[in-house]
Amino acid sequence: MSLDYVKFTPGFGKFMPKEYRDMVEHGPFGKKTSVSQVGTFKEILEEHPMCAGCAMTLFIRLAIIAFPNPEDTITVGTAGCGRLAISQAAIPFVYGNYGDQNGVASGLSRGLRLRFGDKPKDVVVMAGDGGMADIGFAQTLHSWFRKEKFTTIMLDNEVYGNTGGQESGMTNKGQVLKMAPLGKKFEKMDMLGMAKVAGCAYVATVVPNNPRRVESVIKKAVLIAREVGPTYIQAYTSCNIEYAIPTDKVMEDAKDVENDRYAFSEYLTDEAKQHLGELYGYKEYLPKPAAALTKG
Ligand SMILES: Cc1ncc(C[n+]2csc(CCOP(=O)(O)OP(=O)(O)O)c2C)c(N)n1
Ligand code: SF4
Repeated sequence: MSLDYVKFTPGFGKFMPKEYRDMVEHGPFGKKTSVSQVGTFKEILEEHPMCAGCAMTLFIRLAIIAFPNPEDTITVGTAGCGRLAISQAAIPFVYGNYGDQNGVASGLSRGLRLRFGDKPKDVVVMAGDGGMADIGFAQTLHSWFRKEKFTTIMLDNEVYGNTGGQESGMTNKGQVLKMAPLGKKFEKMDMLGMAKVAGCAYVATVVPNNPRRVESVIKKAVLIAREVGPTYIQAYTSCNIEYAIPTDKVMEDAKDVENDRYAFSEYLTDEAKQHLGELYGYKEYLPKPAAALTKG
């Protein structure tokens, strides 16, 4: 998993499958690719077995395009719909038991730092709201309290999609689902608030119908996690099956939900801002030059 790995052993190129050659020759490894260039390079994630029109799949696709160093990134996931797509990507994917993902990522991220020292190896967790806020809740929070340096992305479809529609802690109060016929009795969990309290250096909410914004939050989250501390992105990734959203209305729903209760938000600690400004050239986070003195 590095640029040394994503190339052919001399003389073997012509024997490799076409897909593999295409990935080596036209993939994003070692280049700076962007969501605005989709269609001009071979994507790391091209095939998946998820439902047609699933917004989670679109989000995962955009997120993977946005990884700053895909050739040096490992994704970690768990049971749930998202892993069906993430595991098809041409970068390593580690699959933990249901809810274990932030524990697995902690060990992995520490191990990679010991093994590779200063060479960045980015670890990104992507898991559903059930796997993260319910079953994996303790491991998620403790990884943040321990200040583990990796990115956690919640694929928040506000339901257990993969198992047919149970409520999760992230389902909204009153929501009726196939396996919550009386409606949910308590509020959606405030994972954003908990992420801040637990010490995440970057916390953002995003919906997938704005690809550039998705790209921007993923890049910042990964770069901050590299050296500063844990980062958390909560993405609204609707389940069109369990919420009966017609396929042609999936993006409209994302926009409505964004306007209603999933507005874009971004929180950075001062250390994270300084880090992005000084190390990665984000001018907006550099201290503003003192205003020129004007003569009275
Ligand atoms: C220990 C364990 N318990 C239960 C399951 C069954 N299971 C698989 S996916 C899933 C729900 C996934 O819901 P969520 O994490 O919200 O992800 P989504 O499928 O909605 O993306 C459950 C309960 C399991 N695989 N392992
Ligand atoms: S069940 Fe829902 S979240 Fe899962 S793949 Fe289908 S639409 Fe997507």
